[in-house]
Parts: sequence; structure tokens; C-alpha cells
Amino acid sequence: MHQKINIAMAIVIALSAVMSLIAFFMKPAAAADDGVITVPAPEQTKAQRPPCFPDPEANYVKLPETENLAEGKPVASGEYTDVYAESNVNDGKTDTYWESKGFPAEMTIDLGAQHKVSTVAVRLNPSAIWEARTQEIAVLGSPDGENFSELSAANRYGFDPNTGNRIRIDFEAADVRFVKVVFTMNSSARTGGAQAAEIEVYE
Ligand SMILES: [Ca+2]
Repeated sequence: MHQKINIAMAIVIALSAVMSLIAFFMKPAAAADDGVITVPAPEQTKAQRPPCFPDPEANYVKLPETENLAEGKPVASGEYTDVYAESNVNDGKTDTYWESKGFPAEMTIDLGAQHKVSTVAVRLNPSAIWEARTQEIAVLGSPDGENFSELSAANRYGFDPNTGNRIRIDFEAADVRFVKVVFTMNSSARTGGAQAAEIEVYE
């Protein structure tokens, strides 16, 4: 009697082992039947945007690709807010910014030599945390830092993270060494002054 039970148990164990093996080897086939295709991961050292996703920078305001004459040059302004000093306005980084204390706020940049200037760009941090706002801006130029003439009259410009939080002001080319950017309004409720992460000057 015991022997029969032992034989029966052995058969059951052997069958379950065979079933497990079959299940194990059947798995890849079952996966393939589900339409699952495994591909090796590509070599990737930085975040990549799949081609099917739109490029957010495609909507950014286009800026000249020539040299930004303002970067790293001497700048002069009035009082600033907190730690947001004028040196932040042309350090080449959009995550540092200048913020004036009140209006009007003037920022003068010494290009170091005379240039035929025709474009000024004002940039804020492109991050969506910097929500859309309007700033009123005029541009003046001078050969000597004393006598300034108007290159572009005061105008209201919309900054929007969807377009890169940057604007460009184009005007008739003028031979100047000093560029003065005058801010007279900022619609942002978070500040009582002008804000600029970068002011750029182009020929
Ligand atoms: Ca900056």
C-alpha cells in the first residue's frame, strides 16, 4: 500500500517538474505572441527627445547668431534689489538676473569700442516658473558715454516662457560704443522693478 502511495507521489512530483520546465520554456514564446518586442537600450549619456515630440525651442524668438558684444563688458546701473546686481545682466547665464529698485531703471553697457549696433535682446530665465510679463523698454546709444541718442523708442514687449522669455529690439544700425537700455514698466506683480537675466547687443 505504502509503495503504491510512494509511486503515486513520485509520479506527481515528476509531472509537476515537467510542467514547470514546459512553463519556463514557453514564456518567451508567449511574450512574442503578445506582440512584445525587446530591443537593446541605445547608448545614452544625456536626456534625449524622441523625434515624435515637438521641440519647445522651435517657438523661441530667434536671436542673431553673431557675437553678443555685451557679454562680460563693464555695466553701470542704479540701485538694485536684494542680491540681483547689475553684473548678472551680462554674465552669459540666463539663471542669474539683474533686478532694479523701481523705475525708471537704466542699464548702460560699455562695448569697449565703437560698433555698428542694430539689435538688442533682453532675456529672462526661460523656465516656466518665470511666468509671462510685459516690460516697457527703450534703447539709447552713445559714442562717448555722455551724449546719448534714441535708437528705439519706449515700447512694451511681451516676455513669455513659451517663446523663450526673450525679446529682440531691432533698429537702424548706429555707430555706438555705449548702449543704454531704459526700463519704465514691468507688469509682474512679484517686483517693483525691471528684470533682465541677460541684455545682449549685436551688430
Ligand atoms: Ca545673467
